[in-house]
Amino acid sequence: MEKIWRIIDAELNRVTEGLRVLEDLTRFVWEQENFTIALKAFRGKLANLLNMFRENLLQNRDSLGDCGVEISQKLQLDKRHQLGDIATANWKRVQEGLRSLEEYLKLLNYYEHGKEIELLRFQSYTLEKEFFSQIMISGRRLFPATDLYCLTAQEFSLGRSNMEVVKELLAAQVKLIQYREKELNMKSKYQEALVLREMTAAAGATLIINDDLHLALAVEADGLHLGQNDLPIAKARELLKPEMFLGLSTHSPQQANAAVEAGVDYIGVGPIFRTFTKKDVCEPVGLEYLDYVVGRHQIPFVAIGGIKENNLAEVIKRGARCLAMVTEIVGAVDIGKKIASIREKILKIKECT
Ligand code: 3NM
Repeated sequence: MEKIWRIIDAELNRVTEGLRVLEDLTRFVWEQENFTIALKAFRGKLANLLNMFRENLLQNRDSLGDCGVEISQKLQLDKRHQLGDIATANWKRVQEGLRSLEEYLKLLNYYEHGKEIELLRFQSYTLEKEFFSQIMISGRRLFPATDLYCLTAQEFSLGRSNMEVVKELLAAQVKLIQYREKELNMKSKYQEALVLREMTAAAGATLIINDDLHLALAVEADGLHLGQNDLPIAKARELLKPEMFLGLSTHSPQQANAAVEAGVDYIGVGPIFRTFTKKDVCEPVGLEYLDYVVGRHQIPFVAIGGIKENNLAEVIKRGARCLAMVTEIVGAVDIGKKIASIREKILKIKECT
């Protein structure tokens, strides 16, 4: 029976550590006080319940003799790209650990303790559900606060591939990139997006996929950007992973209001100026619509459409913090130089306003 106490010891540690990882996420990253308190209380309940066994557990601990350590060190299943993956994995860890505790405590004739653990496991399912839906609703997944949102478009990239362009964007410290490719079939897009996922993840940049929810999920992108005639926001939200960003192109005050109401993470505001890059886009909405969004909404937004180095001043002066550009950047002979020059202009304008 000593061996069984080893299980209890290991599983108690597993559950407690999983709870701690979740607590750190809610406390330091998502800053959700209510969940931080709830997770701490949950840990406390578990510790109280098993406190009487503490001595017994320590006596039977044999971490060095645990064959699982070597197996775990060799596996790479614990490689994770996103915070949400960490959350999902640790909720699983907590629940699996609780199940194991429950079974073995019952076997050890601590039936009542086993039943209490069972109760905790059921509570953890509810807490997990609330955890993800709260974090979704409260929009605490911080949409990157950055100056440039660069979109790919092979057609305008002077013969360079999307991968080559993104390599230059990342070298120039662009942290927010949308994969937008209208000319390729699904298989080619998947292959490209997969490479871009690796590249952006390694550079700590956010990757958003345009239009295609399946593609966004398939390559584990950070988010999806939709247009007004794409999948409805509620449906997209339901199908995306909870931690994924959802953005929507808007072209009028009504669309901006509806997007905020629907709970997207950010909106595109445009086209500010005339653009020939997007085929089915409406007439320019001008700076007035930008003024409306700046004055009315707190939601993160990116100004888009016909924005160039030589006309960005007005857009920045009116309060845009993030500029989305396609041709001005992917069509530049020297992308790094172009970005440096744009950034210099943005900084100068900000200093003067
Ligand atoms: N969306 P460029 S305008 C992809 O208004 C896109 O929603 C727009 O390309 C919108 O920077 C646009 O080359 C194209 O003008 C922007």
